Amino acid sequence: MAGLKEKLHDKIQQHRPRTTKLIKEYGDVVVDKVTIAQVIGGMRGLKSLVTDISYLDPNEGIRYRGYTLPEVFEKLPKPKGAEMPYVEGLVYLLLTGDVPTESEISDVVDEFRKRRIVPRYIYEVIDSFPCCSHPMTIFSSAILTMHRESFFSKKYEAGINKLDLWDPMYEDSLNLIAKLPEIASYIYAKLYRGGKRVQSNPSLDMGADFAHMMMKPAPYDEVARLHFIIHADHESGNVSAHTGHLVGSTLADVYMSISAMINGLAGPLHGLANQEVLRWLQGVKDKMGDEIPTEEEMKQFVWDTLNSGQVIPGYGHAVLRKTDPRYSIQREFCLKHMPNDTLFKYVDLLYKVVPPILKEQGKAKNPWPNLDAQTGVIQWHYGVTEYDFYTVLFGVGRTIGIAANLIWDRALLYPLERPKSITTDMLEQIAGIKPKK
Ligand code: HAX
Repeated sequence: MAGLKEKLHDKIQQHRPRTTKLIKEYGDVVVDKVTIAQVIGGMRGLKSLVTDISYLDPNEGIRYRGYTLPEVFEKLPKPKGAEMPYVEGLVYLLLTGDVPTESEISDVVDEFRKRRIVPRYIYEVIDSFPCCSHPMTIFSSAILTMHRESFFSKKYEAGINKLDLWDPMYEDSLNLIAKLPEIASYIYAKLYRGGKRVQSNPSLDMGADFAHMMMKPAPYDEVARLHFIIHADHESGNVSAHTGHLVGSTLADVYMSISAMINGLAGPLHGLANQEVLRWLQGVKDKMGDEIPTEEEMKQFVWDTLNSGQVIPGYGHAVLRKTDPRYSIQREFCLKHMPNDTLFKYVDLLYKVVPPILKEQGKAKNPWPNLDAQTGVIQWHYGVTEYDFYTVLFGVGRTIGIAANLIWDRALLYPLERPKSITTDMLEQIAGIKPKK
C-alpha cells in the first residue's frame, strides 16, 4: 500500500464507529426543521448532508478540514521557491485531514506522475467535437468516456464487499485527478491554439505542469496552484458537490459522478459565473473604449444590468454573507502581481460600487463578491483570454474535493440519496389554507 492510501485506510477504520454509533444510537435525534419556503426554495440552509472534508461558515467562509484558507496556504508545503503550495498537498489534506510532510507530498506527486497518461481515445473524443462546442461539454464528455477505465465498476461487477468499495473509488479518483490537467489543457489547445498540444512533463508538480501544458510562463504555475486549491471544495450542498454525491450514491463510479458534477458546474448561477463576469466586464470595456469608468459611470452600468432583470455575476451567494475569502485571496494576488491591470481596476471599482447598490436594491441576501468576481481577471492578465474556458479550470480544482467526498462516501457506506417530494396540494394542507383530505 502506498503512504497516502495506508493513512486513509487507518483514518477510515477510526471514523467508521462514529458514524455507526450516530445512526444506531442517535438516529431519531432531530437535526433541523423544514419550512415551506425551504421546500419550494431549493432547500436553502436545510441541514441534510454530512461531510468532514470542508465546512462553510456564512461569515467566515470555507474551512478545509478545519483550516481557513489563509491557514491552508500557510501550512501546506510549497515547491522550492514557490509562493503557492503543492496542489498535491491539498489532496492529501482533504483525504486524510492531516497536513502532509514534504516526503508525504513527494509520495502523492509520485502517484500522480505514474497515473497521468491519458488514454489515446480521449484525444480522439475531444478532436471529434465540432469547433463551436463549449469547453465544458467537451470536458464532461471526455471524463464520462473514461468510464471504461473504471476499476470501481469492474470490481463491483465481479462482486466486492461494500466495506471495500472505497478502495477502487480511491484508485479511480487518483487516476482521474492526475489526468485532468492534461485533458483540460488539450481542450484548450484544440479550441484556441490550432490543436498545438504540449505533453505533460513528469518532473513537474501539478500546478507547474499545467502551466507548462498551457504554454504559460511563470507565475502562471502559481496561478494554477492558487486556482486549483481555492476551487477544490465548498462543503456538500452546492450544486456541483451535491450532484457528484447524488450520482455517486447510486454506486456510479467516479467518472460518471464527476462528469455529472461538471454539468452542474456549467450553469451560469454556479461555476459559469466566472465566464459571465468576464463577459460583463468586456461589455463595459467595449462601451468605455478602454477608458477606466468613473464611479458614477460604473454605478450606471450596474443599475442598467439590474434594471434589465439580470443578475450581477460574481456577486451574491446562497450561504455566504460576507466577502468570499476566495475572492480576497485572489485580490491579494492581483494587488501583488498585477495592480495596474485595467480589468483589475474595473473589478476593484465594482467591489466599491456593487455592494451598496445591491443593498439599496434590497433583494440579494448577500451583496458581497464571491470567488467568480476575481478569477477571470487573473486568467485574462496571464493570456488566457478565452473566457468560455474558465469553468473548465474551476472543474479541475473542484474534482479534487468531490472525489475526496466520493471516497469517504463509500468508506462510510452512505446510502442511496432519496429525499421525499410532496405536492402543492399537500403544502397548502400543511399551511392550513386547504382542508386535509
Ligand atoms: N445580482 C442581482 N440580483 C441578485 C444577485 C446578484 N448578484 N444575487 C441575488 N440576487 C437576487 C436573486 O436573483 C433573488 O431575486 P428574486 O427574489 O427576484 O428571485 C434575490 O436576490 C434573493 O436571492 P438570494 O437569496 O440572495 O440568493 P440565492 O441564494 O437565491 O442565489 C446566487 C444565490 C449565487 C445564485 C445569486 O446570488 C446570483 O445569482 N448571483 C450571481 C451569479 C453568481 O455570481 N453565481 C456564482 C455564485 C458562487 C458559485 O457558486 N460559484 O460557482
